[in-house]
Formats: sequence, C-alpha cells, structure tokens
Amino acid sequence: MGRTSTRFDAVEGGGRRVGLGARAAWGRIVDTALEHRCDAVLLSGDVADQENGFWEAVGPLQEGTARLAEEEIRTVAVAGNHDHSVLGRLADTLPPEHFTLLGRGGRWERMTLEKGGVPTLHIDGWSFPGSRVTESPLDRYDLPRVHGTPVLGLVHGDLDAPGSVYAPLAASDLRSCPVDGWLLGHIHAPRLLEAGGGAPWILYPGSPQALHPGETGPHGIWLVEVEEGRLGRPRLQPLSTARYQAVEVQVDGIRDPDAVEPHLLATLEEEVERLRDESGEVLRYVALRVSLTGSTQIPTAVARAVTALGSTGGEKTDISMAQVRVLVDRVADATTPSLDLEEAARSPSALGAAARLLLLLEGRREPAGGEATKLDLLVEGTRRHLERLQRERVYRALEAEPVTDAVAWEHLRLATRRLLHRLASQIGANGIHSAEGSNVQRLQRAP
Ligand SMILES: [Mn+2]
Repeated sequence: MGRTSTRFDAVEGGGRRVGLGARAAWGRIVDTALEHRCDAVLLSGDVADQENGFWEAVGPLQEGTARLAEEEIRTVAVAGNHDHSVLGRLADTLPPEHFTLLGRGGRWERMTLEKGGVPTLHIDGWSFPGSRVTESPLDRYDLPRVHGTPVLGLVHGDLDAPGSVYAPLAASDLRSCPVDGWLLGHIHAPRLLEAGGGAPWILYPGSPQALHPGETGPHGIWLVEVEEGRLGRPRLQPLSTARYQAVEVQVDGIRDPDAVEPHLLATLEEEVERLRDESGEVLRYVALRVSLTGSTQIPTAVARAVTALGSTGGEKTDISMAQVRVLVDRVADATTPSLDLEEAARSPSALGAAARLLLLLEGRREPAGGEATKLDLLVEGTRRHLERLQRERVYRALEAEPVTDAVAWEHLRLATRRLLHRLASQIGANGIHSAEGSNVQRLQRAP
C-alpha cells in the first residue's frame, strides 16, 4: 500500500491518479476475488510499510476486507520484514471474522477453512517477529501432519539465500515439510517452482502491481483451487496496469540509414502487442528498456537513432498503442560494427586489443596467459567504479540496484563495443572499408 509504479512520472496527472498505485491494485484484487467467488484471500506479507504504513493501509484494508466479508470471503495474512509490527496494529482494528493475522511473534499457527462444516484447507502461517530474522522459520515448524485435508504454508522469507537476514528458507527444507504448497512473500518478481513427484509447489506471487523496472513480466494475483481434497497448481491472473519489459531490436540486415527508426518502431509495436496479449485488458502502461543488437554497417545511423530515442527521457516518447501508453525508460546500443572480430583480434593495434577484449567478454574465447588475472582486475575495478557512482550525492535518492559481477560485465561489454565502433569508424574514414591491399597495414598501424 502507498507505493506507485515508478518511471511513469511523464504520464499526465502523475502515477497515483491514473491507476498506477498499489492501493488501486488492492481494489482490483478484491473485485477479482468477488468475481471468482473465492473462499479466501491470502496475503504473504509486506502489505504495508513500517514507517507510515498504518495510515496508508488502514482505509483500503478496512474497506476491502469488509467487501470480501460480505460475501463470506476471509482475508488471511502473515507479516513480513516491513510490516512485522504495523500489520498487527492494523489487524487489531479489523473485525476478526474479516481478517486473520497468522503466526504472530514468529510462532507457527494453523487456521482451517471450512465449507458446510467440512474442513477444506489448513493454512499454516508464520509472521516476522522483528525486521530481521537470521534463522529459518522452518526450524520451528512443528504443526501436526494431517490426512485428508490439504495444507498450504504461508510464510515471508528469502528463498535459497543462506545468510540472509530476511528469514532464509531453503527450497529443500520447504519440500520436505508435510504441506501441499508454499505461498511465500518478500520477492517482487513472480516465480513458481514445481518439483513434481508429490513435492509441494513453491510460489512467490510477486507484487500484484509491478512497481519497478526490475519487476519484468506479467504481474497479478494467483488463483488456487482445492478440488477433491487436493490443492491445485496456482494460475496467474494478470492485474497490473503497468508492465516493465526489456526489448532487443536486431538491426543486422538494415543497410539504409533511414530505415533504422521505422524498424525500431515496428519492433516495439510488435512487442507491445505481445505484452498486451500476455498481460490482459488491465494493462495501460508499458516501460521499455530497449537494446539494439546485431552487427551493423551503419553504426553512425544506429548511434543517432539510439540517442534520439534515449534523449526523450520518456516524456517526449509517446507511442501509444491501442489504449496502452508506451514509455522508453532506457536505450542501449549493443551492436557491433560489421567487422570480422576474429580477424581484427589478430591485429597488434588498439582495434585489435579492443576486439580481443570483446571476444573475451562475450565468452567467445578463453583467457590466455595473464589475461584471466587482468580480466578479474578489470571487472573488479568496474564494479567498484559503478558502486562509487551510485554513492554520489546526485544518485543517492534513487533506489540502488546491486552491482554484481554480471552488471559490471554488461557495462564492460557495452563500453568495449562502443570503443570498437569508434575505432572502426576512424579507420573507415582512412579507407579501411575500400578493397585495397593496404587495408591490413592501415589496420595494423592504427594507434
Ligand atoms: Mn520482505
């Protein structure tokens, strides 16, 4: 509650007013539960923020749970690291027959749903007792094994992240518990793990409203049915009005500089069409991270198109397509100049050095001699440089994405490709692309 999908500031009226808020998503969750005549709505934690969460969440929770309770739909929740204390205070303001907070104080607790006096589902829940938990909540899971009625585990925590301070949960431990399915909270990206062979499924439902460019893919709620005493497999029902997506645009075959932008537009339109099919009618806003790939003979035209699309900062890029507003969040030029990298790598020139580095970074050749050590130093130096940039004052207000080695590699690859473009175009101006015998010499003499 209280959060809004980021990167859509350019949308008139601001995000909150046009259905980009998590609060509006909660309204859609309630509508969907009513429409499907659900028996219960389960919330797996971090529903509210610790700081100002009470006032942000109390109104929507009272209203939503009351609307659900009118149709005898129960809301059942566990607390996460963000709402370990505020969710308890919220629960105390709601009628107990509307809202149940399970597992307060980090003690496992079972609640049984019934239909016509017959138990249909046991829900075993555990709530965060504080903002940090270093032990696995499963160490204390001791609820009795049952037969005949399926059990759903409800817990907030960090899957397969040993050493995490947010309730580390090992998938192998989850699978060895006598439950039929696990509904987890904490991670915003939806993820369903199925092991088969009668092992419980493990589901991170993800944030119902996608909130950040890292939260790609369709977002919504998951519907689970209990039939003939069996817990079914969860099914995603898209509910997010926003979607974040990375798009790759191949420019390989394009030779005409004037064809770059129309090709870009056509690819983006096709992608948005696909996203609409996948994310359902509810989708209104798409933020794209575009990356141009392939090898090109017209690097200057490609670079110009990238700059033109990227400099709009979302505000001036308005490619609305059938009720979906599309913003370009980021554009990267990941093309390589159409030069034979292997051939260029043999040259004892700056171009040759750049080509050899790119082959290494793309995993197309193994490091030889002292190269492995040099490469490690380069990656480490890049990582530290990026971290230093993140700590700079102007960026401090932004949510920092962790700088992993993978992130450093990606930056190095982009920078090396850019360097190759620049070097190749300089040599090109001196005649390297002509078919004369002096080409190789010029290539070798290039500083
Ligand atoms: Mn959390």
